[in-house]
Amino acid sequence: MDALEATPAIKQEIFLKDYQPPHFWVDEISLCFNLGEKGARVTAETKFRRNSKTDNALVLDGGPYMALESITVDGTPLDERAYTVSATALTVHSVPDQFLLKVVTKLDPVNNTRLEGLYHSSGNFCTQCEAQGFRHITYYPDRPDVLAKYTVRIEAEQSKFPVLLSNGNRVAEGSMSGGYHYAVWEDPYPKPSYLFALVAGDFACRNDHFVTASGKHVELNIYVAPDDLNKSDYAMASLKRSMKWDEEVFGLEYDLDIYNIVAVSDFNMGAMENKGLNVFNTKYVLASPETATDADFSHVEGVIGHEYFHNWTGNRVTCRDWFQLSLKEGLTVFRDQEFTSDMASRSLKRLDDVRILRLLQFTEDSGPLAHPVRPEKYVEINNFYTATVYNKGAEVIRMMHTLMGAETFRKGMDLYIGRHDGHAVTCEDFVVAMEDASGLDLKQFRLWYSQAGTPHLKVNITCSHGTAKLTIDQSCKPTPGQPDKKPYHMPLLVGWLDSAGNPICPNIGAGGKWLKESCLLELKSPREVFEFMDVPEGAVISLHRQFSAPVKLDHNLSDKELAFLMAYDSDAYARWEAAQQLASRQFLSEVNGKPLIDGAFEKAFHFALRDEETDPAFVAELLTLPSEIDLGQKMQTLDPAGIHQVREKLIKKLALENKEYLIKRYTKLNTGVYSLDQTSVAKRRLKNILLAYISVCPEGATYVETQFKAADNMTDRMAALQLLVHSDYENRQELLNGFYETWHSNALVIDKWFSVQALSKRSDTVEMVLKLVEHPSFSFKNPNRVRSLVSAFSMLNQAAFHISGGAGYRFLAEMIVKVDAYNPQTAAKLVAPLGRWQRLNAVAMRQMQESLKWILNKPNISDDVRELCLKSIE
Ligand code: 0A1
Ligand code: ZN
Repeated sequence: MDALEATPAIKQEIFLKDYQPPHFWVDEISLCFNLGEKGARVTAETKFRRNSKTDNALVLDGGPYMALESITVDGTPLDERAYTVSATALTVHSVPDQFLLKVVTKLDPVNNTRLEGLYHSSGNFCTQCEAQGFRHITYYPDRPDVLAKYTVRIEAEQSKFPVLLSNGNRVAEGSMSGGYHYAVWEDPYPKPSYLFALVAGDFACRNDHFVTASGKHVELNIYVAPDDLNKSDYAMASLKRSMKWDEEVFGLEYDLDIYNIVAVSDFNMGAMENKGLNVFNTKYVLASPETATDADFSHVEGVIGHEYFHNWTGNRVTCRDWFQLSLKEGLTVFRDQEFTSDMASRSLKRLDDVRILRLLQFTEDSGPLAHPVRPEKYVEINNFYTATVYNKGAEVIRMMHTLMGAETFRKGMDLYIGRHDGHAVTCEDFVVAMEDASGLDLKQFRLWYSQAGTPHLKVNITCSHGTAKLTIDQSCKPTPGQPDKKPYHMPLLVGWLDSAGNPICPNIGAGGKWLKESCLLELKSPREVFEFMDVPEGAVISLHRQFSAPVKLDHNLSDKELAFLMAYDSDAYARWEAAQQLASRQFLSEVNGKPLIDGAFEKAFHFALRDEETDPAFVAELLTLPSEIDLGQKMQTLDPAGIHQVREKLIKKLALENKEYLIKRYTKLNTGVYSLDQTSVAKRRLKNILLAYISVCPEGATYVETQFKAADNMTDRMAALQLLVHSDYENRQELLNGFYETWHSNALVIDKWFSVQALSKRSDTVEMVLKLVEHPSFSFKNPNRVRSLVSAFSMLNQAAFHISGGAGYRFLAEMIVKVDAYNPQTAAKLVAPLGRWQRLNAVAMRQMQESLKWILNKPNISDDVRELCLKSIE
């Protein structure tokens, strides 16, 4: 590979081991925002108190996009020699032990396309301060361990910005001269700067209330664009369910008199948990049956819950530093997963979570961007809002929950919150609370926080004279900077089925504990051996129940045993995984040129399709083949085209073999009026899987088109549209255009229109995607739009992204550079697929590396993108 042309020096790495407490505390800050046509003027009055007896200068974080207008200490303007301003800091050379600093800064929110700090979205002002956005508003110790009380005054033109919001409670409001008005907000809870928020704009408001368990009345408001008010009921209902759930399950009540949510259409992430004023991406607030799919509804509920649960796990107890990000994120994802499980189906939710973990986190953990749940160093903290910190972090919490049981876990949570309320703490503090509450020794368990990589379990089962012996070997491949791994402490849940498929609990000697139908085995050593006694003839073991640890697991079960588990296992994850493994075996042997003769998966598919006892949503899961990405993860050398071909061939074979029954069951399910209850959602899920199989049969076009045209809800319409887009049906383009015409004014629906095309299985997808970038509705500035096209294509459409010739890679590289010019955070989130070249053929490998190099050689690339490209190219 050629050397890189002069790479500019990258931003300094920051290390966990270098953590130092701040030199100054802040007791109070009072902010005044004057928001006008020509920009915003921010007056910050901050009360500082020295944290030690040293004479350190006051060094405050700042950003390059704001102008310092004036600065005083205790009312005295500072002489120019008394302070220094750089692109990233303000240093006041000498200050007393306690003082009031007054700083006036001028900002340009209208031209802030980075969407951090104070910015404009659809003409409204809003803020995003996590992780380090507050420093773009004023000079401040912008770190999570500095907790202060905030008072915020907002002044803006009344007619354009009738709604003025900040954290806490509104304590004053009124009119000003020149058509301006103001509002003053006070937040009684000390908080870090990343939880600060402000919104000023023209919104419609859905208002409701909640009475807490202790009888406190809380006003609830969801602010949306006036035309979207009719799409906010589900979010409101979800919020109320979240509040009730947290009281019932964790005994945690809301602590302010008001809870505000604002939906904005330009947002870098899903949503933000600012104290008392959540700012949301519209995608996770707005939902109506006409515009949102069943999956969208479920995501709205999950994200509303997630942000609400942060009020305790994140806000009341916050992080000491950003290395501890998983302290709040892993725990809060765990809590939102539990909430969704309790609101809908626990077993289906687990499958969704496992799928996401494998798709995003396992991929991350096996590539150049692998990092521990608690990273040890970073260049750009925004690059660490990852599937590892969030989703693997949640799995780590879940393992503690499994090891100690729900009741003890709750005691640990009570202890954690009781000890640390109002403080900024570490992952270690959480683990200590769990240890203290449970009496468990979690010393070895802590490795989950410090070691990267996905552990691999190899399970060998032998049976003789009624004794089953399980030999379990664990290993973990090296990851960047961590060549050798120590063995992990993890829970492995297993179960047994007798030859009729009924659950049985054979005797386990020392080292295992039966919990209802599953036995908890604790693994600690590189090799563990367990024995089950009095195992009846023909019994089959069910492994890794509930996906009890975030590991890859191989075993020596036969196809016949897998088919048996797929038919009878009472553990939903293990049953589904048996189906996935059976299908994968068939694929992989075909991709490798050895057709499977006994067709074990086909028989099992036939059986599952005709199963009318099981929940239709779960049947849908059993009938869904492993994705091309799942299959790719199982290959030594990745062959995207081969996988695609064989998968399509198998789909066609299964469809043709079962055509009559598929049509019969589809027709039966395709009746009834639309409803969002669980039974209807489950039926739609199955119906649309069946339609996917029918679509590849000769009469498929008629069924797909009929559903597309007759659909009275977005779930059915999108399912049909996706199939149309995959197809070469005659009027494909006409229907796709028609969809655009109908929905062009609804941004979230048009995002879907871009995505379905990016996900197309057709061989001309890259050309189509290239054309879509030119479409008048495409925008490099809107993160949702960028993700709907570019991320969908590069992260989820394996065959198209890796098309031979490298056009997919060049497209992605170009997109990264274009988006980076406006929004480095969103651009950096696009980089990962270009770093996954390790298992590709030599030509593709070179093309991907060339694309990374091409990006790195562009002038003015952001630190965010550079950090990830450099790691990816190594
Ligand atoms: N804390 C939020 C996610 C979030 C993180 C960073 C953001 O901007 C860089 C925005 C939101 C959550 O977990 O929901
Ligand atoms: Zn979160």
